[in-house]
Amino acid sequence: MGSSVGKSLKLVEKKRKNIKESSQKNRKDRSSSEGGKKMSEFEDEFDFVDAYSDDVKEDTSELLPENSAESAIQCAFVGVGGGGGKLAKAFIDVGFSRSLLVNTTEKDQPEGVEEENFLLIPGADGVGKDVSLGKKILGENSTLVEDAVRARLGTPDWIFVLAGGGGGTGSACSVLHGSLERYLKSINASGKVFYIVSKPSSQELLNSTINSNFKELLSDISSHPHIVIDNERQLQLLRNKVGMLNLLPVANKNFAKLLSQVFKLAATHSDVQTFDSKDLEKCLSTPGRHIIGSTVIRDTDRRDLGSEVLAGCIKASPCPPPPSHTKTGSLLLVPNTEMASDPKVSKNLEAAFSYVGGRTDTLFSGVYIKENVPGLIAICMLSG
Ligand SMILES: Nc1nc2c(ncn2[C@@H]2O[C@H](COP(=O)(O)OP(=O)(O)OP(=O)(O)O)[C@@H](O)[C@H]2O)c(=O)[nH]1
Ligand SMILES: [Mg+2]
Repeated sequence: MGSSVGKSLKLVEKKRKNIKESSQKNRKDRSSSEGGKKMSEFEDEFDFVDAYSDDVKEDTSELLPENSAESAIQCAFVGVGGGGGKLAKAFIDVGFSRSLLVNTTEKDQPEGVEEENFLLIPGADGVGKDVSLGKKILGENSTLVEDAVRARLGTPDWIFVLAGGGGGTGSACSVLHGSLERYLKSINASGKVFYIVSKPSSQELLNSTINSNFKELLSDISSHPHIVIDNERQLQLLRNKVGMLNLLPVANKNFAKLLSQVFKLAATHSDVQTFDSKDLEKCLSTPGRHIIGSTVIRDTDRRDLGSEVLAGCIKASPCPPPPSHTKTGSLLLVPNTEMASDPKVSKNLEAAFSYVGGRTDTLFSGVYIKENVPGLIAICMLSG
């Protein structure tokens, strides 16, 4: 018994010693880590700072290469349906790599476009000109489109939706409007969703389904800014210049070059008069239909230069003619130094601005001097 009491006492003693040692150690640790504790308190108190830091880890694995085309606005293109895809390919070819081709079938996709630019909508193998089916399928998959736009197209200010009017898929493109607009809002974009749609040829319009699909598309997009490309006009303008097979590809390419030239000039400095990105955005924001056309005038001495600039742009435009008066207008003139320094020509150029200005509420204008031009180049955009 005595030995067991002794053992117990020894144990108690040992415990006491351990406690003492450990508390001494704790005190020592505490004093030596005073700075450390302060640090950890600091970390707790200010751990929010990293949460707001710039380097948010975003998944950019699917992001398409940046557009190589020079442009005053950050833009992306979404081609819907077969014709919309072909138009989108023309924009990829001029350097707008941030383009997505959306279709309900793989079959009418243009050749020479990377897989990463395609988005196949499941649920139908084409919609066979049935616009209600097109709207149903695109509508059911609008989140899929929105996700693809977010992952692949980055943060554009403007989204241009391209579609062949008359088809079942392309004519349904407006059902994506809510998703695309929501996406632009979510990234604080300064621009809008802008539609570029083709009007079927006269021959095609004889088909009542194509005709009513096109009318439905026009009414769906009428309040949004949009351009109508008249395929009949394009065919007539190009008929004697290119073979049947190349008509639409050449037309698509010309249109992509025309629009991208406006985006490029708006990014270019001019010593005479600059049409800047704000002017371009104001003009593009105008609700309703926009007409774009260009012309080259070789005889810059002609007295009726003003009216000739406008008439030439309208005549050679792929768009149906404009109304007699529009909300905004943009006139970009590209003369060479010789023309720009000739007082008589300069007076004619001013006359051109007042002539076009007289047909719009607000005129935006730019003069860009380039040496190797075949004559005075004019690009005109009439909006609203
Ligand atoms: N400007 C232009 N118009 C085109 C082109 N390809 C087709 N179109 C026009 O677009 C119309 C609709 O055709 P698609 O775009 O192939 O039809 P879709 O949108 O794929 O619809 P579905 O095939 O019915 O699902 C045609 O009738 C043509 O008038 C093109 O390359 N350029
Ligand atoms: Mg199709």
